Amino acid sequence: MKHIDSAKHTRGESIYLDDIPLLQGTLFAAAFGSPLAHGTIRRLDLSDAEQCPGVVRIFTFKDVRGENQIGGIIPDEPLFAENHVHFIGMPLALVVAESDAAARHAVGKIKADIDPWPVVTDPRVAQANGELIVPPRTFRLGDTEKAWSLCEHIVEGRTDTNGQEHLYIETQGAYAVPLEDQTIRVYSSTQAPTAVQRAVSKITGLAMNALDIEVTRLGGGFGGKEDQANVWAALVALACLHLKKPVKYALPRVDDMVMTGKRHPYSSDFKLGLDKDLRIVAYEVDFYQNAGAAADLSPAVLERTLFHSTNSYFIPNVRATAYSCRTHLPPNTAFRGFGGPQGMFVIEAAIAKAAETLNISAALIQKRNLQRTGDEFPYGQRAVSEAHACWQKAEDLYDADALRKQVDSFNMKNALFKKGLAFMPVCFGISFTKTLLNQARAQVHVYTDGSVSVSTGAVEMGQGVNTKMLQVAATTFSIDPALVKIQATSTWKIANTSPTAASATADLNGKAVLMACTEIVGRLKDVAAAELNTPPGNIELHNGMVYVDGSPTGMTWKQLVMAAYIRRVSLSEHAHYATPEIHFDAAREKGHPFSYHVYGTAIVIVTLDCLRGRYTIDAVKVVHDFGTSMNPQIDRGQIEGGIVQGIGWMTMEEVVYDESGRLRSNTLSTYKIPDIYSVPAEIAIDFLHTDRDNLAIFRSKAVGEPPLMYGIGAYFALRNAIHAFNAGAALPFDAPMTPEKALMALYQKQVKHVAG
Ligand code: MTE
Ligand code: LUZ
Ligand code: MOS
Repeated sequence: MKHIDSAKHTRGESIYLDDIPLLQGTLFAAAFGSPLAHGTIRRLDLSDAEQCPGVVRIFTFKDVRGENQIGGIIPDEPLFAENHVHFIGMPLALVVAESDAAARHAVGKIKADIDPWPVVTDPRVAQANGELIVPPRTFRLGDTEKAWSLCEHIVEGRTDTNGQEHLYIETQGAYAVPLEDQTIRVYSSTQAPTAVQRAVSKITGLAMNALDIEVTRLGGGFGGKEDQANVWAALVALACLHLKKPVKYALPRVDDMVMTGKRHPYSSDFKLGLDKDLRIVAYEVDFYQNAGAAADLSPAVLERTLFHSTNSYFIPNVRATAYSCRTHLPPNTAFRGFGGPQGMFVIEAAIAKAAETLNISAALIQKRNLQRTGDEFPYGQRAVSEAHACWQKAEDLYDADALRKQVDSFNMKNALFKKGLAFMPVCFGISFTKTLLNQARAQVHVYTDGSVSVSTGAVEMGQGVNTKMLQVAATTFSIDPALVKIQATSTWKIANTSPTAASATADLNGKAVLMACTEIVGRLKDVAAAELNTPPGNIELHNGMVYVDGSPTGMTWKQLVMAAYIRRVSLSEHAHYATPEIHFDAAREKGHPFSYHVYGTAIVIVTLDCLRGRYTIDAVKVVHDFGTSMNPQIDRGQIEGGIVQGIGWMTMEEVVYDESGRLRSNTLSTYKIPDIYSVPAEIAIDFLHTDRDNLAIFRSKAVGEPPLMYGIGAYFALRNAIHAFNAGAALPFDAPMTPEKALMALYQKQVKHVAG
């Protein structure tokens, strides 16, 4: 089945926030953000701005009706700055005017007099100053101290991975509409309608039941709208409450880039020990996460870094410590992989360093240490591992030996172009690491014409979750998918939703849809049994028809539904699903936090132009563990998109803040993202088909985030290509590997040409 939005997208008919027809009297908002990254506000001068044509009113913290607080995990983030500012772009005031242009013009007339304080942008400096968002956390397995003496080879080093701009095509925004009796509907471009509802409730002082947060779809979220859609929704809702008029705010791209947080940059120190057989005996790592100025989701991201610190490997002795460091950047936030990629980069760097030191292929170390079923993760869970299956299949299917030979012979023959190859195994845990979030609800109505309406807490953001929900309903009822409509997500229809995140949306909401539909099917079978004078056990619904003992009866789905209605049998159901078996004890840092893990292996091949430092990614060849894919076409799209986004993070996307905390890469001319020309010439995706009872919907496996981490292989393949040209290059583990960095590395002083 195709993605149900694909035709609408292609024709430009899909409705995004900015496509909602405006109500008469709609006003437009624009925020004035702090011009300084750290300081005390002396004076905020709104007088010129208030005189600007079209300005209706300017709001500040004084206008907050409830509490001036939007922090989700920790209440450390005011919506409007009161006395202090902590990052450039932190909202100080909101102008509401008769047009978008008038609001933006007036913002330019606001003057803020701010006493500057020292600005910290480096997480290591923040940690040294004791500026931590939460106390550090440590995961332990075995005893690393004792283990070092068992090691034949020990390597140590430092890594740095930069941030990443989400660059969803649809920028952040919200549109608040006043309804009667002090209730408000907010159309929000959010992954988390309930989080928006809570934030709006806090700021406006209205109860949650007065707030309908509605989402039809997003033009991408990628984690950037898991927590950070709250600000814009709270701003317009507050203005709407005061003015009793509809208020809209859709951010211009530059404002979105400046005012919102990104993927967390990390700086890390590692120490890795191997025995003489290249078995990893011990691993120690310290992660310094650049959280930005407020907690946002950083503590949860930090946790996932620890959970994925050993990637696909079994390491018997591990000590992993993580610090969430407060700096004066916009609060960094969720981004596809949610701290996992940052953790995995470090273990891959440690293995690469060991391989470079021993002058062997990293793949030898990687393969020897892949985790097996029954192996223990540092957090206590035992693996049901497909790590070997994926790796072995990738080696066989893509003929890894031949690929290596091709790379070597190319490098022998060419002096000014070099190829590099790297393997990238991935193991990603599925479930929100916060156990309580692993719940979902669905509401299913069957109408008397046989059509079906499904509502869940899932938000469609391009990943195809609505198509999968539709498949679940159509399959369970065994009816034509054209009869099923997935409704816009709304907090008045489905309450207390978890964010559409953690790749688990189809699993959680799909299970709830399955439960609701199964319940209705049970009732319908009873009705059919009564109508047809046979025990319910003999009834089957198949392809829109009623069967008895395997034979068609002539009774259609629509007739059955009508019969149920006439017999006054409920044709609606609201179901609740909570993932079983998962638990985690944060005091011991042990438990079973994940419902299951997703595995895969990628082989990445690059060609580096050694005169210019430019490169192309020739091929990414993947064996990916899909379970039993519910929708191979959508899942393939998720893998391709994830790979390209991961390659972007690792090779070209460079978020640059200067020492004053100002974003220098604030437009698409200064922030380079992958485009169609940077997509690998070949992306091969093989479906490792597993059929275990894995708690996911219809024995599929979650697919949204894991493929991003295949992109890490591009970094290490480029490293290998550089070393093929300049074997002595001392390369820091410092991503992204931009063409500039590659060029500098190619011509480092101690150049030792490998003759072509
Ligand atoms: N795919 C598209 N097209 N757009 C997106 O915003 N977000 C990713 C991934 N794939 C995203 C996407 C992220 S960060 C997550 S967590 C998952 O989709 C969320 O959806 P799922 O839980 O349904 O996989
Ligand atoms: N969001 C979250 C996530 O709140 N918890 C998670 O564990 C998570 N994992 C991945 C992406 N978003
Ligand atoms: Mo995805 S980072 O869980 O939104």
